[in-house]
Order: sequence, then C-alpha cells, then structure tokens
Amino acid sequence: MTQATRVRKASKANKASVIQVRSASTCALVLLMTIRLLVQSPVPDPDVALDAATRVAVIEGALKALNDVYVFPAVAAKMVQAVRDRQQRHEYDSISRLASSRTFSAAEDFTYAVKNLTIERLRAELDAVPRTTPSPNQAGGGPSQQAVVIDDFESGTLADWSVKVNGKGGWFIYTKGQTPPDPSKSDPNFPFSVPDPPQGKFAAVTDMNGPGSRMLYRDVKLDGRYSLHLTVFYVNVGVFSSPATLDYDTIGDNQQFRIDLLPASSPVDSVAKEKVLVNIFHTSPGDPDRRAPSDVSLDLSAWQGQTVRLRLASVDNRGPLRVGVDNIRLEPIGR
Ligand SMILES: [Ca+2]
Repeated sequence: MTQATRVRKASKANKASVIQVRSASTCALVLLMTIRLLVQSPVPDPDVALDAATRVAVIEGALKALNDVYVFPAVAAKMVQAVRDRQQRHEYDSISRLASSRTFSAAEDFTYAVKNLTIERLRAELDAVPRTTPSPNQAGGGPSQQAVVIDDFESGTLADWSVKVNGKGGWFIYTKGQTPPDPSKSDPNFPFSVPDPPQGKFAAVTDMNGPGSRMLYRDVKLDGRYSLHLTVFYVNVGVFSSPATLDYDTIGDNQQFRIDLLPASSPVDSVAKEKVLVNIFHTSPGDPDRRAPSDVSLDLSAWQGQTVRLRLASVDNRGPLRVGVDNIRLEPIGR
C-alpha cells in the first residue's frame, strides 16, 4: 500500500471527479478534514464543546461510516487502523469544539452527522469532488451519483492491486507505448509496442521475456447497483487458444487474456465455473492479433452488496501477449 495520500480530481473530460483515497494514512486526513470542515461550517449556531466522550463518539461515527460506505474494504480496514493508532497517541485530544447547525446530544446524532456531513462537505470543499461510493442515505433518490474510479493508474503504481505471476514477465505501469516499462523483462525479439495509455499518462500492461501467467486483482465492495467499465487492449504475437486453465506450463498451447469477477474467497488462479461469478472479457481462437483500446462493460447489479474480486489474467506460451487496461470505473445504475 502506497504511503502517498491523495485526494484528487478525475479527468476534466469526465466531469465525474472522484475521491481517491489511496492509503492508510489518508484516514487520519479524512477524519481531521471532517472535523475541520465541521468546525469551519458556515452555520450561525454557536460551537458545541467536545468533551472526551463526545470526541470518541465522533471518531467512532467516522470509522463506522468509513466501514459502511468505503468501496475497498481492505483499504478501509487499514484506514481505520491508522486512526486507531493516532487515537492511541492522543493526537485528536486537542480538538475541543465542533460547529453545528443543530444541537447534538447523543452519539447517534454524531454518527449521523459524520456520515452525512463529512462526505458532503468534503465534496464542497474539494471543488465538488464526489464520494467514493454512495451514501446509503442518498441511495433512494438523492443528488445524481458519480462514477467510482477503481483505478485509472494515474498514481503511477500498482500499489492498490495484488499481482501473481507464474513464469516470466509481469504487470507494469507504463507511459509510452513504444518503451518497455522494464527492459529486463521484455522480449527484445518482439519489441514492446502497444498503444499509448488511453486515458491520462499511465495505464497497466503486461510485458514478458518468456512464457508465463500473470494475474492482476483486487477486491471491490459493491455498495449499490453499478455497471463496470474498463478500457481494454492487447497486442498478440502468438496464436490465441483458450484452454480452461491459467497454467502456462502445459503440454498444449495457452494464449489468452481474460477478465473475470470472482468471489473474494476464490483462488486467484482458478477459472473453474464454480469459482467464477462471471466472465467479463476473453479472447478466443481466431481473434485479431490486436485490439485497439476500447470499452468493456458489464452490469454488476446482481452482486450488489457483495465484496467481489476483479481479476485480469494473461497467459502466453506461444509468444508475447501484451495486454493492457485503463480507466476502470463503476457507473451507478438507475439513480
Ligand atoms: Ca490512465
């Protein structure tokens, strides 16, 4: 997990700018911003004094809201821990007052206030950058919902992902389609040559200097009805074949790129039907040897409320199959 903490805007072309909370240390920022924004709230009512018990209630409310609404549960857990650590160090003890437009008298009120005011005021403060996932309180017809960016790779890292590689090569961040991200892991006999990143400056790509199987995956909490969208491309030197395995070290050919949704509990290298919720994309024998960057999408509303695993896998033992992805996002459905 990167330690870089960033709250940033999505591309201007896509007005659906999105909060990207990228590290455990961001939790402290969110909480402090929450309290700071509440303190700075332009409301006429006098401040409310925060005694120790009330301060704890605010923190607990923020952590509960985080767990309830944050889209990446593993990240949320680390963020919660970061706040717990700071709490242990008494770093929040100096916060003694809270501005309010109402009188909060119970912990439940603070929980409500944190859940509702935090995200909304963060949005206003950050030039209308929307939340990472819809608040349950707005799911039934509140303001129009914004896309949730799972990753556009503009962080320049794969720190939010897990990678499993068998054999040669790997998943990389790249920025120039004619420049291998790691020349030592790129086959010079078939030089790296893929489209430039289709969105922004960075995208994710596989490169290799020999046969292998390379899986890129992360867990996503679907806190509402969404359709998944991602920009997908590939450049294939070999001949496509699609056996029902991600094992490259087989007697037969295995040359394929597939994207699947798995239960979070599934083995990351399984393609067994009972281990896969749905296939999102796959190559087939006879497919063209190049795919220009283009959108792939799938309605994920059947898995609303679940934490699922998004897995991108490329296998090659017939020559380099370089695959890429960018601009992975969730678009709300029906809101
Ligand atoms: Ca990008």
